[in-house]
Amino acid sequence: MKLAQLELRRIHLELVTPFRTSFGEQTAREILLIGATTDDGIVGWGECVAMSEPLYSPEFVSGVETVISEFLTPRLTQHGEFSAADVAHILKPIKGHQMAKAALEMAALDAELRSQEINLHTRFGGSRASVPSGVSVGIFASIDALLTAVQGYVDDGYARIKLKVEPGWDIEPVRLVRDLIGPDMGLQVDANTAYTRQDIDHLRQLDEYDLLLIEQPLDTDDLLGHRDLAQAIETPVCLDESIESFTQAEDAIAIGAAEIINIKPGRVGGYLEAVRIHDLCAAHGIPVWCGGMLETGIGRAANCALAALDGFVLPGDISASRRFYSRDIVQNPIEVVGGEVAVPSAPGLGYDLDVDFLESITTSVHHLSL
Ligand code: OSB
Ligand code: MG
Repeated sequence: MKLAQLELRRIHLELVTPFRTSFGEQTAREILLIGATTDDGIVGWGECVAMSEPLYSPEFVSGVETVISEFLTPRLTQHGEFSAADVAHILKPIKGHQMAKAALEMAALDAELRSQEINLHTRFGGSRASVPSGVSVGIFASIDALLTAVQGYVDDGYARIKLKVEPGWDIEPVRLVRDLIGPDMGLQVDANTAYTRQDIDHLRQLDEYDLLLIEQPLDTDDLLGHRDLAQAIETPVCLDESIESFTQAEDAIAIGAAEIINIKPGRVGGYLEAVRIHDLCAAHGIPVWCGGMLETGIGRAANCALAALDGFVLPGDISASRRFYSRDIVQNPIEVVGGEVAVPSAPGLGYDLDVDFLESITTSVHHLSL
């Protein structure tokens, strides 16, 4: 494949309801999209999962735009012809910037698959035509507001509930949500690094509520802390922020710090690295699930193809488009039916852009020639 042009397009989407996590509250999502046009005129899109501020990980939207235009794109240009599978290798000399790299690889992958008239699900070889859908529920100002929101998601048919937690908003919300949804529905929590090694005894109280897992309780770089916690509590410890590559996944598994892994393609540098981590985890008997970053229909479509692989044994954060957005930038937004989301099957990542709406929410466009 030879790329002729890249388009860096920033969009602004309001959230239907504020989303509060231990690292902050969001009321809107600013997203960088990358359009890649081949010299045959085929266009593929990548969605960068970086957020506006470096609160979840070090990357952020304007930084990503800079690193792509100043450092990553010139490397692709120098290389000339390449396939999507070469992108990670070509960009490897640039340190870090996993989300920026992932978005470029994703755009190249979409363009390549569209030119081959193949869909991502087929390329990955997943056996399932639909995947179970979990929903991520933010921190609320009151327990009543939380329970009302959770009841709404139960009524929507979600296959499992994930509660965002932080010190002061953990044991009690979990107890009451468990009471509300009953003993059989999947329930898990995500702390986004809000606890420390001193909180092990506190977190052991969660063992009573039969959680599927506790996600990223400790700092991103605290692998030994996660290992100690995993040994001290029954609730399985799952890593999100800590896993940015195949090697980090290997290390975390080897020392017992990751009993489960949340795979986010953007966080690990791309969908192809995500598949490799999936294979690694499957070989070690480590369950995985597909995380989410409030993606639009572009990113969610690709996440479905990934989550269709056999090792994804837990429901992913692949909620319906309308969980976060009143209108999506695709014409085939993700919908939850009977707790499941259908894996798209059209060529490329499988979405169909809503060009008019996309234009209306675009805040800037920059073109780069290759
Ligand atoms: O930690 O999984 C997380 C959203 C933004 C940043 C980090 C996380 C999340 C979610 C959202 O939990 C899940 C979703 O996209 O549905
Ligand atoms: Mg998380």
